[in-house]
Amino acid sequence: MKGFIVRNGPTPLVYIEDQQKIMKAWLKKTHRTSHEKSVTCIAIGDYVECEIQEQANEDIAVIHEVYPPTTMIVRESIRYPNRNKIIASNLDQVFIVVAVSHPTTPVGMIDRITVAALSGGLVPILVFNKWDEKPTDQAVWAEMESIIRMYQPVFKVLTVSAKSGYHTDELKACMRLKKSIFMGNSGVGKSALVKVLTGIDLRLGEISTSSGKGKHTTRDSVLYLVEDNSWVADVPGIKQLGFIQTDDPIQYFPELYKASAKCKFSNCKHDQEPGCYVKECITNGTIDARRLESYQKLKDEIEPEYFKERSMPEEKRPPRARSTGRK
Ligand SMILES: Nc1nc2c(ncn2[C@@H]2O[C@H](COP(=O)(O)OP(=O)(O)OP(=O)(O)O)[C@@H](O)[C@H]2O)c(=O)[nH]1
Ligand SMILES: [Mg+2]
Ligand SMILES: [Zn+2]
Repeated sequence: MKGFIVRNGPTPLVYIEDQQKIMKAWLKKTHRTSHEKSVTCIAIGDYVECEIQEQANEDIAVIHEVYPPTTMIVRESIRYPNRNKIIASNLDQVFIVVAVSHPTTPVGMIDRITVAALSGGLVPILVFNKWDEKPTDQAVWAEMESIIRMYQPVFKVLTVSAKSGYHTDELKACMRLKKSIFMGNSGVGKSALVKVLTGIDLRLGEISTSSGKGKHTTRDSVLYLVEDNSWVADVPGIKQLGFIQTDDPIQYFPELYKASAKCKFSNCKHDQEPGCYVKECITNGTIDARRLESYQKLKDEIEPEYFKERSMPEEKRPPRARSTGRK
């Protein structure tokens, strides 16, 4: 019987589609032939083939096959830096949650998640939460507004408040008939949004006042049913995605990619070259300089590592120095 994983952790749960029922799952044989560079056996969203085993008090789904995913959101494995960990499979879109008050999210981190989403086949959508708590300090608010304006022409952007319910209907409408995931810093309100959308009360973490950062409260990755055929995943807050493997990441910066086609030289690095259309767009204000900076940082990080790695057998690859994606 076919189903998909809705909870990952010590006791995985699987949603059996034919029966529209959630069951406890056992992993019988779960090698991922499709993704040998991953340390993940199973991730939320994975489609699996299972057999229902009748037990004394409840039925158990015994998984004997994991289907290759169509989309994937991955991060670097913390224990094995040359390998990936799949955060979720087969989802349609990533809601990148940012708090307009605190904790703050560096622009570089937002960009890294958009790149991870697009390179994995998912659509990134930005969600600015805690709209009820807009900063009163003018300079702080002006900075936040400029970040929101920078993304509006590039991605879909929503401004919401889990606390007051502001624009949460729009958020729900965006999820219709899709599988989505909330990603972002710890404490930005991912679980609070799940509560508003599903009515499921998860323990929400308080933000520790000393650091201004949220405590790591969500531990398991879970897909929740929002309404018929709409699911949303709540996962632990991410501190870093680690190294992102991709060819030239410019393809995942849609506005830079489009502009770069008009640069005078096809190998333009959008640095000092004459006739650089990307630079021209920055000068005339149609592209934000911070996005080019983000791209260049990511490219510098990827290129030497990625190509060095590819030319070496895996067992000889040295562990990589960790990068945080934060500056
Ligand atoms: N004022 C205000 N507070 C909010 C809002 N959304 C969430 N919070 C608060 O922010 C804190 C963190 O919320 P969580 O939902 O636990 O954050 P999270 O993103 O799930 O955090 P992790 O599970 O650690 O990744 C809680 O104290 C929430 O009550 C909002 O829209 N407005
Ligand atoms: Mg949470
Ligand atoms: Zn250029």
